[in-house]
Amino acid sequence: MHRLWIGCGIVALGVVLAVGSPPDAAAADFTLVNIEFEGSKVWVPGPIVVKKGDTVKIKAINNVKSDPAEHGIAIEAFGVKQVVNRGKPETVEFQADKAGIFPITCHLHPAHIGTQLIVQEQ
Ligand SMILES: [Cu+2]
Repeated sequence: MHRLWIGCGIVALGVVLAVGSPPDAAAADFTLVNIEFEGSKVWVPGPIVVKKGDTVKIKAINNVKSDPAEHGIAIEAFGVKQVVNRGKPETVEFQADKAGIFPITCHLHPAHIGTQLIVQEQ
């Protein structure tokens, strides 16, 4: 009696292929909440720091209790301009394709204290 083993030498190679995005690009997700603090409307927690080339996604929550019920999130340098109603979060997404410090404002009420987007060179 002879058993013949056909040896199938299969080596499982764990190869992970990163397809679709350049190696220096990353996703950067943040949440900003608009609140009223001692009479001033502000976006908290504060400045957002990303790297040039990042895809930036910001979830904006309007939690200001006093009227008006809508505020805006705007980053002029990247063409971001979105109205955010109280109780209805909105998400904005853009490519941070230039480095620098850019104001994040409420385009509906410019007197608000905004925050900053800081885009670092790679
Ligand atoms: Cu506002």
